[in-house]
Amino acid sequence: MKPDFNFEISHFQSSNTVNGCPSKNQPEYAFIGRSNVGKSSLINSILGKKVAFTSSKPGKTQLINHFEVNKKWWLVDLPGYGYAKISKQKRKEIIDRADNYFQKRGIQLVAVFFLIDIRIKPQKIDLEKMEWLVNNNIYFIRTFTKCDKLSVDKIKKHVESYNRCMKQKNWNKVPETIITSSKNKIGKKEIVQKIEQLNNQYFDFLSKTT
Ligand SMILES: Nc1nc2c(ncn2[C@@H]2O[C@H](COP(=O)(O)OP(=O)(O)OP(=O)(O)O)[C@@H](O)[C@H]2O)c(=O)[nH]1
Ligand SMILES: [Mg+2]
Repeated sequence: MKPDFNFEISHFQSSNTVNGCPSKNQPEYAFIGRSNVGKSSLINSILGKKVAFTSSKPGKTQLINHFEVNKKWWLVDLPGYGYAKISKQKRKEIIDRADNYFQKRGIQLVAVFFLIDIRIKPQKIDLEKMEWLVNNNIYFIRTFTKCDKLSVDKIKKHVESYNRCMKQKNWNKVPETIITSSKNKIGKKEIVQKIEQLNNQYFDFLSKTT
């Protein structure tokens, strides 16, 4: 079925802590990855509106930002990790904020889009974070970004070599993957379809348990 791209932002909320996040029990989808990987840009590309702040300088997003879509579900823009040009204490505060969000948010956090810049070879910090998500039972989709920067052939080769690296590191199954570019809207349809499918499962589950 063709996805519906008609999105209205019905509410926006910026939170300092996980306890301050919206409490409507609606499904949400978080975007994480290293600073500057393109989280905020991908959210804007999916929604077809400039709602999340983007910057060519890493470290732009520092809080937990919730965008309510069509009064029904949410996209969550989080601070990136691996950003070096802030004090150690500030960096720890930001990382703790995001980690706390993942560990305490509960079932309404339906899925995570884990962003990786397609041009960069596998980084220890990314591999460790993906492992951390698995160990915390958080479902994620590996999402390569900035794919407009490479040819189709190079994208294919990069993904294959990333997969080989993960297998060498004892991943017995490579994660579900989406190739994206915010610049030319590659992958937008796949992401929206995935969200629609997961929304249906979430509301189906809720209707059976409440
Ligand atoms: N060519 C290209 N550039 C992109 C794409 N997505 C993001 N960018 C650029 O990458 C830079 C960072 O984008 P952001 O969306 O702010 O990145 P972020 O992950 O939200 O960064 P932080 O909030 O600092 O963690 C900006 O200069 C964007 O224009 C893309 O798909 N293609
Ligand atoms: Mg951002």
